[in-house]
Amino acid sequence: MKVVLQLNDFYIPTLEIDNGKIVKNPEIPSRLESIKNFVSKTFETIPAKEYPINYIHNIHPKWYVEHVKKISSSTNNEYLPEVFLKDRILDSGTPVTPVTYKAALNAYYASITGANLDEKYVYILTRPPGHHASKDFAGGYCFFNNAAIIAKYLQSIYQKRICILDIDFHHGNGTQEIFYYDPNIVYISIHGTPEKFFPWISGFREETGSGDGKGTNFNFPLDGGTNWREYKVVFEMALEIIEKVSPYKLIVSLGFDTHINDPMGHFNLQDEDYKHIGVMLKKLDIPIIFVQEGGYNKESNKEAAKNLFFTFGKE
Ligand code: OKP
Ligand code: ZN
Repeated sequence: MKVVLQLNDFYIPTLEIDNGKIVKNPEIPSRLESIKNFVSKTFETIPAKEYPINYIHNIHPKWYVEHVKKISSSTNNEYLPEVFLKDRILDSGTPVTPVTYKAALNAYYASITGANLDEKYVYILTRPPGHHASKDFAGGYCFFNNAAIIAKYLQSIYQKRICILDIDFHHGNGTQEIFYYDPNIVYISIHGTPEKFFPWISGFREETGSGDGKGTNFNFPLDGGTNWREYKVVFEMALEIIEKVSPYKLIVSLGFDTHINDPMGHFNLQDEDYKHIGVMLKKLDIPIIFVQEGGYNKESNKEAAKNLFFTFGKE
């Protein structure tokens, strides 16, 4: 496995409004530092390479990319959305700082760098995350949808089916929306039920895709407190779907906020459970690109990553 590393250490949002209260924004570089230390010791790491901007536009229209750039460059500290529909930001957890655009662009570079590696298993360790960003809306700390950009990039080059498995605690509403009508990019997500958890508006079981994409979107909402025994049943169902689709590549939207000690997620997965997740994914024998999404506890992030990637050590 090779690791593309781009943590954008200069990008440190500070604010979030949670239930009417200003709280600390947890999407900060230090959350992933322990993973960085671990992967640097264990795998070959590669810096992100710059690419032309055009592959972003397969997902996000030009005006939206320019819009993110413009909010970034016109704030001198931290901008909280005023009118969500006008600012094209879903929620108050997504402030924009003067370097938001630069960081999101670097995450895009990391994504294409990873997509271009000739390696069976690739891990893109980057931030800000992407799965809550839809084609023309930011949200949930996400501006550009890294996983979607990779999926579309590969699909347009190879003309083959791609699967995205989203195992962040939160439903990837952005990724789902982007590919809802697309039969060639299959989205599967296991997450905390939107009846109780962010992003509230999507991630329900009934959302199965539309038009040509009918039957290519799979949601597995689970209750808070889900442990490995319960999670495993659903994880196996997700793997069965992937086997049936038999994609050219699997993209894993990887959040470690499913860990019992994560402050944002509400599942009860433990360190060793991630070892099973890794082994089961490897057993698919399909090339995988892991791309980092959430995970907000340094200690559990490190343990989860160590366990999950244990089995990818020799390749
Ligand atoms: C991003 B990722 C709770 C505030 C929720 C947004 C959470 C975004 C999670 N009231 N803030 O999927 O880990
Ligand atoms: Zn999450």
